[in-house]
Amino acid sequence: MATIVLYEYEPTRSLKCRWILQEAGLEYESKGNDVSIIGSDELKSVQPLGKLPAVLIDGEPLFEASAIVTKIADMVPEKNLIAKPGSWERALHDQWMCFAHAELECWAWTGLLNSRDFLLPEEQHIPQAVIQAKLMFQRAAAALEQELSDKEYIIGNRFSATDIIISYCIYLGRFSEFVDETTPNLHSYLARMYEREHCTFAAPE
Ligand SMILES: N[C@@H](CCC(=O)N[C@@H](CS)C(=O)NCC(=O)O)C(=O)O
Repeated sequence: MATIVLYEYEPTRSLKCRWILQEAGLEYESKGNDVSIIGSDELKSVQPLGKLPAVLIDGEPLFEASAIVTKIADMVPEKNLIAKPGSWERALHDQWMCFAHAELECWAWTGLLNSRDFLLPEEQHIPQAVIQAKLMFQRAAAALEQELSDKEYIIGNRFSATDIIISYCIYLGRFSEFVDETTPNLHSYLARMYEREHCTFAAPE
């Protein structure tokens, strides 16, 4: 069995990695789980920017949350958490993973960076960037809303690692206040994710 070390801190993208590890039923050692791990020399030896999350799998470093989610899902083929490499469904995983990062997550993050003091000091905020990021996020969210109009999961009518990656964007978009009442399918999709035993996202009260 592989040894897995997860560098994490709860309110970060490491939530995606903890979730897939729990779905996979794999044991892992949690490192950090404190804000001080960010930017530390130890973390920089695994993640070049000193950002979270990162993992060591049998001592080999791997970073980028969605790459970690994909790798962990591949480690347990019997759990059917991701399609086989080379299959058409796997191409769809790659498609939605890229869409999540390029069309959704970056805009939700830009919104937060330019409006929340805990990420960047107020004097570095660019308020206009929030308006633009919201427009871009909502354009992609509308496409996802349409995609989810007749299905419960993003690929193959079953839960997969891709749902962790996609639903995280909606989760983050809620914190940026970019997800509104115009996307009811996104709300019900996220609610379905909250119901999963291993979901790490904090459901709204
Ligand atoms: N693209 C990276 C982004 C990682 C990232 O920005 N992590 C944040 C926490 S969610 C962080 O550690 N930020 C610290 C910093 O910007 O120095 C991923 O998806 O893993």
